[in-house]
Amino acid sequence: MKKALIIGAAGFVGPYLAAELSDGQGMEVYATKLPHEHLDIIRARVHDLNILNKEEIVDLLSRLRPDYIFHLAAQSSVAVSWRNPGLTIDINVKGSVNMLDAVRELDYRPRVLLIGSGEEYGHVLPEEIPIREDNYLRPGNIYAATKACQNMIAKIYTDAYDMELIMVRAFNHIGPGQAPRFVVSEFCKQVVEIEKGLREPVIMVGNLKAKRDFTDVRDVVRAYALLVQHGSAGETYNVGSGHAVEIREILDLIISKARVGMEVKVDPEKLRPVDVPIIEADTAKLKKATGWEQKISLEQTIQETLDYWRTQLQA
Ligand code: A2R
Repeated sequence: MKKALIIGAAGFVGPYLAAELSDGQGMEVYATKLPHEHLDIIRARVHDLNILNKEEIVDLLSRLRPDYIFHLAAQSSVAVSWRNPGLTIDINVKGSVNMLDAVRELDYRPRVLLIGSGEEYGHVLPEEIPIREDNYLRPGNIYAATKACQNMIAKIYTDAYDMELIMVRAFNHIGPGQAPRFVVSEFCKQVVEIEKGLREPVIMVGNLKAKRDFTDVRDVVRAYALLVQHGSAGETYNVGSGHAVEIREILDLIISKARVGMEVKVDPEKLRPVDVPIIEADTAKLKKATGWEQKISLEQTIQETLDYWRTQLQA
């Protein structure tokens, strides 16, 4: 049985990935969290790990000897990256290098998947849509720059040290359990608050014209599981649906599923000055390498995210 280690599993993606690796792929799953975090996944054995401490990583890897490593640990908030660029660089660049150096010290070569972001492409031009992996990178925030840096360093390590590193650029992923700082989860939470009488029947929104590429997190983690096994070392793969949808359309879908009526109001605070009008992934490379196809519709994800908030919020 293959052993998989998920580093940084206490976030949104980690528990879904653990479920896919154990139930979907039949692997033995290990996961790490920060000491202060809570992580209860029945399908994985959980260890404490801070990636800022390389010796901790060396120690864990030499004890577990995983076949596959998924590097999810990150400071993943764009807003925090503006407020605290130093910390973001420490975790997303220095932490990743600690992990890569720890892998280098092993006497065998595990396959490692490093998770980056569609944000790395930044200010894409209309003629560059859908975005291919070899597109020019114009990161527009500190988080995006650190992920682009992680990607470049991983490519250099692959070539210089003959490592089995595979890189991903994940586009917007959504689903039940996502923090409400992300648009779909936030809209669903607001709708349920209105349903339960916790707020006035007014949903506050930002730029509804932007088009983004949304994929259910369960489809995303299936792509990760396939890529770690079938991706080529040193290559980067977009993970997304390949279809951009206007935020307005998402909002309409969510409101159509609401149990009460509501008014839509634009909150100027939510309008970002540098919004890129359309972001859409070209997923041909992912599909060719793995045969991956999207299975979960936008409608299903939205329904389940609404139902998630209905269980979380008390009237
Ligand atoms: O920042 P926290 O306290 O939420 O902890 C995050 C954790 N993390 C670390 N783990 C080990 N050592 C560190 N020094 C360290 N700093 C932060 O990594 C969190 O539990 C986990 C990342 O989870 P999320 O932020 O929820 O990201 P998500 O949505 O699971 O995405 C996974 C990957 C990330 O690399 C994203 O940047 C990318 O996919 O889109």
